[in-house]
This record gives sequence, structure tokens and C-alpha cells, in this order.
Amino acid sequence: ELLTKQFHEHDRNPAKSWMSVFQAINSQIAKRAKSLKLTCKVAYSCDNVDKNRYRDISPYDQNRITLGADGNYINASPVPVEETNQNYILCQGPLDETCVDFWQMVWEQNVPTIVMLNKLIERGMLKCAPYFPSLDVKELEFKPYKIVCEAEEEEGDFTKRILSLRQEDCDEVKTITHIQYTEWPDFGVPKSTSNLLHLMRRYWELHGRDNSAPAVVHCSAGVGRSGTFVVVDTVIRLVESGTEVDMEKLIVRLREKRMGLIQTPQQLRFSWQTIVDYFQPGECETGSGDGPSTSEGAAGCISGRKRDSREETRDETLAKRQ
Ligand code: PTR
Ligand code: PTR
Repeated sequence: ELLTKQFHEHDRNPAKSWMSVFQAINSQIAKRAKSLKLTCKVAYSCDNVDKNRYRDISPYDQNRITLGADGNYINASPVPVEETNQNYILCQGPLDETCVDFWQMVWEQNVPTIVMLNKLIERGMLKCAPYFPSLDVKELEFKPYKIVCEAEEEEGDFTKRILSLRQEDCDEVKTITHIQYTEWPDFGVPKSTSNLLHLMRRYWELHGRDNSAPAVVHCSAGVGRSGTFVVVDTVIRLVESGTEVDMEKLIVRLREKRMGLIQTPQQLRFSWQTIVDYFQPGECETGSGDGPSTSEGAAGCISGRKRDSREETRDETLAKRQ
């Protein structure tokens, strides 16, 4: 497997280190952004500047979600991946003032699934407005939208909620699955690759593996963790369909849709390792890549200790292969 070989090359060869791969991606996208003349004028305009959580993370004018007939602004970017027939919307964690915009987007874009990769408070700072209801606060209203939490279930490192979304003066009710993963620090990586793979498998089950309806994926800025999630999902799908993947090229291509996807060399390494682990026979019983598997199977390989011993075996196997 080419990706596995490259992964270990980057791990062992200082000349091809993760930092240098990461920097190569940064400089390639900088050049691409220039030649494509990507701009963020709408995000920086007086009307909209306060709708951004971070000054340096904005959607490109050329690729942003617009709201209503007037094309109003939200810090969100559509990220379609044609080869896998998947559609993501990456966005920032809503601000208090943009919760209503967020639900307008979910309503208008017919979003069945929201994947949230952050906690509301991280390192003592508010990283996202409480835009969704829970069992504690069952109902929220952001006029004209009303959101009710119909069910909530803890599933290890994430919480699954079923939300219903209504709009004033409209009979339609939309049902949305909200998956909140709570173990992924910003600028960091989850505890283990099997942890993220568990989330991924549940996402495939809940969203529907072949569902091309847009899934909203967000964290605080909607780039670091969200980007890692989309890259892992995309590469797994491409490899399974027999397509050869160039990780650097893919990330550059996705970054033309939304800036900053994958924020650190460590996140890059982790996403790569998660993909390698998914296809590594024996990494976990259900991880052999023959399609979506049950969460019960994946849950078996969450323990950190178990993983360490598996890690060694895998490295030995790979060392022998090389
Ligand atoms: N298997 C790695 C190697 O080839 O060097 C060692 C390693 C594995 C190091 C996992 C760190 C790991 O943790 P994480 O999954 O958080 O990157
Ligand atoms: N300029 C901000 C910062 O560096 O803190 C932007 C930022 C914040 C970028 C969080 C990425 C962040 O992580 P994530 O996209 O995973 O929420």
C-alpha cells in the first residue's frame, strides 16, 4: 500500500518529515490561491466582519454558502467531492449572533446530519455558541426557527442527538441527526485512531454511507478538526473504490474550497495514520475495509492499552515488508 509506505517514510526520514510535507502543502495552496485569485471580500465587509469567529478564517467569495434570496453571508463553505459523491458544508461554530443564520443554512440546504467536533468550552474559552438543544434545554428558538431535542444518547466519546427543526408559518418538520464528538482538542488529535474510526463508522451508519445530501461538519473555526475529518472520510472512500490517492494534492484541492483544512503537522500525521489503520488487517476486527461495520465491533478496539500492543505488531509487520 502506497499510503502506508509513505506514512512510514515520513515518520522515519527527516528529509520527508511531517513538518516539511505540511509546509509543502501550505506553499502549494498559497500559489494556487493566488492563481485562482481567491478572495474573502464578502467576509471582511463592514456588514459581515462581526459574523466571523476568527479574523483569519473566512470562506472564499468564490465558494461560500449564501443565505436566502439576497445571498446573505455565513462563515460556511460547501466542500463537494465529486469522485466520492459526497457533499460537506464546513463552517465555524456559530456565534450567538449567527445561530439563526446557521439554522437558516441547515433549513435551506436540507442538511440531515451535523457533525460537531468540538466542545462548547475549550481551555476555559467559549468556542461555539450553544446553538442546539439537549436533554437539559429541550427547546431553543432562534426566530423564525425552533429546534427541539427529541432524543439524546451518549455513545462513548460522542453524543448523538435527534433534533427536529421547524420554521414559523410552515408545516414542514425537518429531522436532523446531531453527532457531537467531545474528545478532540483544538490544534490537537483524538486519543487514538480507532477512536476516530469509531466515530467515522457511526457517521456512515447515521448519515447513510452513500447519502450525498450535505453534512455540516464544524468545529470552532471549521478548518483544523473538520478538515481532518473530511480528508480521512474522503481518502478511505477513494482507496476502497480502487483510486490511487496523493494526500498532498487532495488536501491542496480541498483547501481551494475552504482555507486551512488540517491545521498542524500532527493533525496531518494523525489523519494519515487513521487511514493506514483502517486498511490494516487486524488493527481491529471490523477495520478490514469491507464497508461499514457495526459500532459494537469497532468499540472493541477503543482501549488504549490494547492498541499499543497492536501498534507494535503492526510496525513489526510493516518493518518486515519494507
Ligand atoms: N507507529 C508509529 C511509528 O511508526 O512510529 C508510532 C506511533 C503510533 C506514535 C501512534 C504515536 C502514535 O500516536 P498517535 O496515534 O496519537 O499519533
Ligand atoms: N486564528 C485562530 C487561532 O489560531 O486560534 C483560528 C483557529 C481557531 C483556527 C481554531 C483553527 C482552529 O481549530 P479548529 O478549526 O479545529 O476549530
